Amino acid sequence: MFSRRGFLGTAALASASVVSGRVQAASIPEAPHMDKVVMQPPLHPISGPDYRPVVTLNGWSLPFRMNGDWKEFHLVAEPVVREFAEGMKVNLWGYNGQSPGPTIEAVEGDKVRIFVTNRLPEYTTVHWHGMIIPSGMDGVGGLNQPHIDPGKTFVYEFEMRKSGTFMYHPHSDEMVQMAMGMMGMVVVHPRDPNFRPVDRDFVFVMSTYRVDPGTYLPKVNEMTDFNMWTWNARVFPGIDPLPVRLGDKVRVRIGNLSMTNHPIHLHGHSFAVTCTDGGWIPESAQYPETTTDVPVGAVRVFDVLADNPGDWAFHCHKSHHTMNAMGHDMRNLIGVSRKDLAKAVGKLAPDAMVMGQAGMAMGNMEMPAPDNTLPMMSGTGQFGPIEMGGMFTVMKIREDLARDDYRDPGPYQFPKGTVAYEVGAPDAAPMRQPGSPPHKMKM
Ligand SMILES: [Cu+2]
Repeated sequence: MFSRRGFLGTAALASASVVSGRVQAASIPEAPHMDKVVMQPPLHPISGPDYRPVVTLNGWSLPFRMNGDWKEFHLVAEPVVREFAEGMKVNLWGYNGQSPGPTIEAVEGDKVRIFVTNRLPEYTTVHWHGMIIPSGMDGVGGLNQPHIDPGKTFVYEFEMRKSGTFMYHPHSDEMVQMAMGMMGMVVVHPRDPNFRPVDRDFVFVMSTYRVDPGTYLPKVNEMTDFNMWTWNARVFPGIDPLPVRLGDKVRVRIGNLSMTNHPIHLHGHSFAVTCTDGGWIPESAQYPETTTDVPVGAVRVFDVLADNPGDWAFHCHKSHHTMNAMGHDMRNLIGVSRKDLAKAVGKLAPDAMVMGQAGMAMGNMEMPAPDNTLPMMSGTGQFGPIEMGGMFTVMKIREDLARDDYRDPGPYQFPKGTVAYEVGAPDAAPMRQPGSPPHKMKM
């Protein structure tokens, strides 16, 4: 056992001294580690006040221990390997074995002590985005505290003054560390379990990366031209579905730590945004939506009654954000004569393949891909290719799910006669090409 002063250093001790009711930290709690990329079952609290826990898409919640009346967590900042989807692994920085880091769950009024150990090759800090805490705990390196040097452990102590959904990320070499995937979510449950309760509660954070095909590291100085659009550092078809029981009240908490906004759209339902990182929205100010824009550096939480069974697409509505790495700089060749173009291209590049003149549906096309990248569009459903990537997954609403069952229930069994179908009709005339207008224009 060592003294608090010994491992904190005097500067951090001074900045922490405003926290009242602080007790001596007897020892640093163990740092749990996760290496699985599928959603872990909800972590029901075994001590402290009770709450209905969240589940994190392709992630987990960080276990804690009680020390007196303090809830203690241990985050370890470290290099990790993250699989974006099968076939592509990326070297990122994260926490406790994963990027993003584990979700931290607590209850309004809890006193928390979060140990942060730095196993990165450079210094770091942790900022608690949206949380109302003392200035010396806010985690802006240089402004609120000294940076945490490699090998060192700092401790953050504060009271969870309000419930809601927040984020954590470094405020230390921020451009690099956030581009490398250092982020996670914080969920503070209301002290009153009857305040807006739900049956299922999902959380994830959005981040974007530029990882060129065949490489394993994000380009950290990229500002606009990203090619991997992720939810919890996963892309379709690697993002977990959201299994939901018919009739459940469902909450989805979405953080955005990428560098652009994402209009998030759910099919088959309307929902209301009920909470932001600023707090709960009064019921009188809520309105129905099917898409909600999640701005940069913000959280949007929506509540939805899952009263329409089926497989419902859930995705960012920017169509380039539902694509993966390849093919972003392809020219639009719709309507261009393939024969003439192939002749011209053939002179320059004998092996080239001219594509795109009838759209870019790639579902039935197989092209060899370079190592460690993902096709622009992929995924297969029960009726054929889904042709999506990036920020896309499926909310699967079923009648027969058990309360805490978050396993993928498989494809929806459509009731007979409820699927769009082909009818007998004369073959349509071939599509006209531009250059042969349907009518002579009268001037
Ligand atoms: Cu988007």
